[in-house]
Amino acid sequence: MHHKFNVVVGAIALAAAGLASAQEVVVKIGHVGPTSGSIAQLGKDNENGARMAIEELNAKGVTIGGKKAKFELLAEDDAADPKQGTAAAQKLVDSKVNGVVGHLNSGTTIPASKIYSDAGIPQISPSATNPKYTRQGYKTTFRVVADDVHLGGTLGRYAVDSLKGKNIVLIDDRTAYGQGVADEFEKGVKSKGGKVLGREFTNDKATDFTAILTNLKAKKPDIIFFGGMNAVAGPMLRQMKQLGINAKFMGGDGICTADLPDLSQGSIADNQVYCAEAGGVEGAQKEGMTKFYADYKKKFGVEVQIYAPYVYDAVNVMVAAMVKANSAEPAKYLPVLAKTSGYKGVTGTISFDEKGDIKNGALTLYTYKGGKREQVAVVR
Ligand code: ABU
Repeated sequence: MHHKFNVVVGAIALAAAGLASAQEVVVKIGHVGPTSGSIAQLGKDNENGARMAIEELNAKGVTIGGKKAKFELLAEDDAADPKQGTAAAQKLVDSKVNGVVGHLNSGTTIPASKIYSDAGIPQISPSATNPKYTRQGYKTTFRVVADDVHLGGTLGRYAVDSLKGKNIVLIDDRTAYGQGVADEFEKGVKSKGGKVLGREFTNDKATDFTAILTNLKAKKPDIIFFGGMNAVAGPMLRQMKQLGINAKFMGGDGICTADLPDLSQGSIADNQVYCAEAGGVEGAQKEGMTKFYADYKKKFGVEVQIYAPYVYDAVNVMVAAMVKANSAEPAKYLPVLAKTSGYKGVTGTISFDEKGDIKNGALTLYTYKGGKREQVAVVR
């Protein structure tokens, strides 16, 4: 009786201190995204994806190395700022996280990846698409979406082949993502014999594009490609309308969100905007994604913006590797994670190549009609 009492008191004390009992292992998953600033809606969308995965894992019950796992989410805000990104990464390393899902932006993910690599902590980005992220020679970097070589290149070829663009111009926001995806788009255009007649620059906090749009209007563009995020693209589309520029507007995954029509204050004409999500599902796999969207809406009361399902899958892929390795210790499960092959997630099948990139990643092309995002095609 006395012994039992001590066990119960001990378990309560451990739980209160946030420590694991001998039968339990606490697994800390870090998540970083911009939950403040102009793209906070996207950061919160990503963080919600991580929260959903972790709550489900805890509810379902997962055993790692014979012990019941208790997953904890350590969520950090990097405000899409590279310096805050590295500070958040160091904080997570100091907290001894077992793995990190994030960051959202290429501009934060790339500098943070050195910190995780130095600490030997696996990192899976669910949304940073700049190719450099997985090409630095680090063993700890993984990505569950296609990169900008695929994304920008496909959109560039689509602009010439399908949209028949003749007078194509570019704008980018000078971030690692915006500049990189615009460069890849330009290569795609040129590979199809198309020409880029002009390029202007802005930044990821700008709100007035009158000067650069007026310069580009003089080129009589039929397509404007914007390398940047939705929070900038929305006002840019509104100002295009005010200036009487009727060109099609293209962009990568950063603009391809459910709320772009709202951000443009209703300035988007039907079939004017074309963009691509750096992932996608077809056929029978659509069922899982559709269910995720519905479950997410039920849980959080808002629509998925774009990358929540990829974050959800990234957490689950990481945990699957821990289960298979019988350990949540980074050094033990990292080699198993690197060999991930044929994992069936809500975003499709995930296998990593030798760089940590998703093999055979898909893209989903979208347009907008009646203020709603509408799928055009899934391409590989
Ligand atoms: N891939 C678009 C948004 C995130 C980024 O790569 O910066």
